[in-house]
Amino acid sequence: MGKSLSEKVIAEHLVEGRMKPGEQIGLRIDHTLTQDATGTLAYLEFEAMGVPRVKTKLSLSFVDHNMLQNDFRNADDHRYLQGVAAKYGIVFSRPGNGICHQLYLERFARPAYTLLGSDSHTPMAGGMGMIALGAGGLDVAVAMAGELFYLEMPSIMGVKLTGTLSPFVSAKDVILEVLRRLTVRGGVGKVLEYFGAGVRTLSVPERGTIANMGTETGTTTSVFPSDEVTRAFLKGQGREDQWMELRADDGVKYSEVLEVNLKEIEPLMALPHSPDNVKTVSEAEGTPVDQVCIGSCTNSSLRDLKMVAALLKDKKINNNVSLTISSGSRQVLENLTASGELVHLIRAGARIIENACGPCIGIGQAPPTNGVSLRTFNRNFHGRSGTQNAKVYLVSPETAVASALHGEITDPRKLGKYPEISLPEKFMINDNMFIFPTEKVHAIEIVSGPNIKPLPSFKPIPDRLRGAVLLKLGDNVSTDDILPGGSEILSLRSNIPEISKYAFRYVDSSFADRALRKGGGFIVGGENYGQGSSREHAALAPKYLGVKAIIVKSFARIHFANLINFGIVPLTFVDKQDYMGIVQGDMLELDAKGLKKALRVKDVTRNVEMQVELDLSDRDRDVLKAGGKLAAVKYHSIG
Ligand code: MIC
Ligand code: SF4
Repeated sequence: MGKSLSEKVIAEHLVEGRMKPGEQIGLRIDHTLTQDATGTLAYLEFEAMGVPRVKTKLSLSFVDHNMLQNDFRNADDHRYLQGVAAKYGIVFSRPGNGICHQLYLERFARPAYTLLGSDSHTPMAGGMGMIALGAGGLDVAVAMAGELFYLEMPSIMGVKLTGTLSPFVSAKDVILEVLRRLTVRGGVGKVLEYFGAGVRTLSVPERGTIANMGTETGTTTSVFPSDEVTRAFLKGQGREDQWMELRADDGVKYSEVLEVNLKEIEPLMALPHSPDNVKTVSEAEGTPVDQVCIGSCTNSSLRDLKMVAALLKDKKINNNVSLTISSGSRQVLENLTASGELVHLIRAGARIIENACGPCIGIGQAPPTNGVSLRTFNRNFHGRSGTQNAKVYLVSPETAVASALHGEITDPRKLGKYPEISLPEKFMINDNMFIFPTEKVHAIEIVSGPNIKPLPSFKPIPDRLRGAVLLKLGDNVSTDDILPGGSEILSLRSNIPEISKYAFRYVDSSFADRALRKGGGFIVGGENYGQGSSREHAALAPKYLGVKAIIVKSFARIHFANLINFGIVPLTFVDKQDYMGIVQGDMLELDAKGLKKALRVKDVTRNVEMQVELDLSDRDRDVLKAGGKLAAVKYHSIG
């Protein structure tokens, strides 16, 4: 039987375990990436390990999230990150260079390599035929120290692309169609491996868009073959020597196959407040629009902004719409400037903002009260835009432009002539904003500002956990619900005591006080708890407030790993009906002795017992017993 592309790359990097879906495997990691919002913690953790220099082939540190410098805090973080990079042999991408995933795809991604990144959209590099995985910062720090990355072997789901996209339909619509079918949970435990004749009709940036937003299905990662299209892109980036062909064997048997005929897809959008709430654009046509934001790691490539420029050429946006455009990288901006296309954006009325995540993570550009905002981004979780009652729709760049011009949700097929877009054979390349490390490291002093606080340390898990249910939640709780973004909160990413005060801020503003007052306790939730971001703060903040265990119907992968890494016991109901019986405020008692797979929780208030499961590998069980990975890693002295 033939092998899938994913299995080939995984097999090449497999050091421990068997490639049997559901079993834990240990992979060698070639490249790592971090971004500033998760990076400061990751590097504090890395420093705590006492390793003199990173042991990967390449490690990169990007600054793209916390770009507002309202006071000293973010600037201090940037300076700290730059010092760490120089000292430990990490490539540093300076603030203003662009978004980590876009930059990585342009300048560093290479077929058949593995990448581990402290950002959930790291899988974007799967557009280049890599196994690229998102993880918490501590797991990335451990990989930088040369250790393996452990994960559950996913099953490999084939996504067969046939046909060709129609005019005004683009990669964003493809991934929205996949989300429509799979939902935000349908990819859990799987790799989405794209194959079929439709693949070669998509450029590398388009593949990147699809792999990027695959994250929203809960998938472990997404991957595309490396073919002649990949080769041409690498050649354009002056990196043809890094190309190799990579595809699944003929006769491969995927665990399941999703067939998507590109020809049949029409312009789609995700309605508020979930990326899988997908409808056709024509269904929502006519809704007045206040804001349109084009950018984010999903849709800010040169392909996308060339399309936007062509569609905006000689036009003017509607007077009631604020249009922001942020390119994914300095390279994109430079190419657009040199070709003269940037002028079309400016003349049409776009507000050109910095090459960064920006509005995607609530750093500026919050919509007005009850506003409708169309965004080419990947997440529209409640409140993420910074305006709690705003309605955010996720759309393609084509739909974004059509709606910005008309002032209401508009099917882009109404725009008339479809412009032919092609990528340059040779991109203008400028690596000036990367600082490459040198060998001389001893003289480097790392400067930490007053907002960069030491990591709290946690004790081993006691045999008996007792406490109240501090919060009972429903399905698909996102890490944005647990620990929101936005400029006020993001600037506290290096300060756990302070950021903890914001845990569940917009779900229940009294949570942090209550948790502290009650000496901690339990959280109860539904399916897919912790979907979304890789931020460790969503585990660290509850831990800091005394949360001992979280009992849910199911967890999202990265958050589950983060809970173990920071010593919160992640439990699932054996009988999902038991969820119904628990009421917020109930007193629970867990006999946690040995942290065995089968455990019992007693609801003391109601005098009922429930079976719960702690489904962990032996390695993770030891980590949890020690009170988290940092404690466990220290025992095993890496170096
Ligand atoms: C996101 O898109 O939610 C983020 C901000 O990029 C996060 C990382 C973070 O919270 O710093 C992610 O996706 O992992
Ligand atoms: Fe940045 Fe948004 Fe991409 Fe996250 S999803 S990396 S915040 S652009």
